[in-house]
Amino acid sequence: MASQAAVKEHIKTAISKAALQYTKPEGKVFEYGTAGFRMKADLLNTVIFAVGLLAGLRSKKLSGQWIGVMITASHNPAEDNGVKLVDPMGEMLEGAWEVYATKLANAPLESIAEVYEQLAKEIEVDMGNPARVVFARDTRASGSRLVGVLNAALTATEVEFIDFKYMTTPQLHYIVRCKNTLGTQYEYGEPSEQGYYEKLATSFKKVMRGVKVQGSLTVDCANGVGGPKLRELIKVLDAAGGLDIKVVNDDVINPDALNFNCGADYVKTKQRAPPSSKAGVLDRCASLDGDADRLVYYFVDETNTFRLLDGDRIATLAASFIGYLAQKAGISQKLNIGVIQTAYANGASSDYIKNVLKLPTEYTRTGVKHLHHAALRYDVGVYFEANGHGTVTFSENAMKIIRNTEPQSPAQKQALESLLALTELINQAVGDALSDMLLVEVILAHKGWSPKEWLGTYTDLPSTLDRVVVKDRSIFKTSDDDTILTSPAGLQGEIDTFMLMFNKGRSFARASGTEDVVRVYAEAATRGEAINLSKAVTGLVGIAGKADAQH
Ligand code: 16G
Ligand code: MG
Repeated sequence: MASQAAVKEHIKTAISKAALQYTKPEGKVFEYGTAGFRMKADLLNTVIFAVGLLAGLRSKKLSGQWIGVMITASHNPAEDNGVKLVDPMGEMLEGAWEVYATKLANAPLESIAEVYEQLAKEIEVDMGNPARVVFARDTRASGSRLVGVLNAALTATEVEFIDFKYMTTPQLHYIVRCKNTLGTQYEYGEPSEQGYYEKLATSFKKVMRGVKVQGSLTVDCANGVGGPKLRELIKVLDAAGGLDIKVVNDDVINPDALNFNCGADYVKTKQRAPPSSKAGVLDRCASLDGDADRLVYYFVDETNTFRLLDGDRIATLAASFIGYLAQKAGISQKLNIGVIQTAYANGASSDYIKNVLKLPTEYTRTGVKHLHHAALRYDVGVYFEANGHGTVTFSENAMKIIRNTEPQSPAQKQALESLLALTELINQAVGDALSDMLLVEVILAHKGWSPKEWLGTYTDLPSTLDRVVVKDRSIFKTSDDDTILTSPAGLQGEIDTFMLMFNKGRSFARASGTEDVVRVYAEAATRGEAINLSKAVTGLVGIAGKADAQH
């Protein structure tokens, strides 16, 4: 393999020449984490260059399949930016390659061509293979400069590429999957933005047959790329029977407006509606994040209290509806449906899934890719993080059963058709706020529910989320599902003792993957108990981390 992994001299020269246009920020160590690379946009040139090189290698390694590069910093402030790679089926980059990304991003510019060649050899990439890359970006001002850098890396390495300009993150994931399945039995859709809208609108219309959405939905678009894209979707939806959507916070002209006092992250972490919200009592509202891969719903109840319907609520709603349709379709015995959550899921939601929906539920480590992989082990894997990231996956077996079951009654036929349409409506490549929003609207319409009935399915346990600044967060190591601290030694035992002191007390601490802090989650039967449990655990973490706990 070694000879095929040799990089042609003229390409090495082109890489070196292109790289020297940029300057590496001094003393900065980069790491490809759960959200790819993310930081202040002015530090990103050389990182994007490295990602461009790696995207080409990844495509060559996978025999020329299309790889995606998304330039976005999601819910971060406007001055940040970031980049993530998308694998051929529209999934997150394979774990082992995160290490290669980190390696290339930290390579000195003078020797980056050599590091690139070494890597090609190490991974045994056949350099004779074609390389194909699609990319897109969100609406951040720094995006056009970073696209220029990406372009330079792809051009130097003679990669074929398509620039999809502005897109939501899930739209790019969709394009990647479409591109790689085109002409196969797994064809996912038309690889274009229009194809994306049409797929959603057509399946939406099918599932909505015979039911009607009550009232309107106000969607806060975080002043990000989701705004203009939602407007495009509405145009196509209108032709398909429509949905009364009011688009708010869709200012993509003022660069500072992005994620400022609005968006899914604001609503979830502050537990309140954006200050600009004019929604009335019981009005259905939703918020997207800056790249439209997170969704939360909310409303104001009759006592003027803000009520959040987060990722846990979307998971339970989706699981209950799919379970109901499977039963109506007479296939529930054949389909194994599971719900994947993280330890941040409210305990009441997990109890509801187990005891009322009677479905298996499990926790994975935080981060979409962990949930996604666990979901693939079920015929129907419903996965959501509490923060609103998530989707539903359907296995090949599930698709076969849904497609091939002979209906014995009109009701069964309709249930099977609705299930099939749901598999098209749901973006199975990755959590997608626009697709998830249509899913929620469909389900509420079928159930005839206002957000109040949705909220009424169970009562959340009061919970808290705190951050503790420690000297070195890497000493805080957890079990596979984040619930148990395996290091520092003895700390978990102390946390357990406190948990037992509170009714329904549950708490865990884990090092953040995106910030230099340890996060502490606590829940209990009453708000007071949750707060006291959190105080106890943040205190313990603070002592173990030899720093003061900060709220
Ligand atoms: C990233 C993850 C998100 C996770 C969050 C946790 C993806 C696309 N995003 O944003 O799923 O909830 O990190 O952040 O995987 P933390 O490690 O700082 O708590
Ligand atoms: Mg996001």
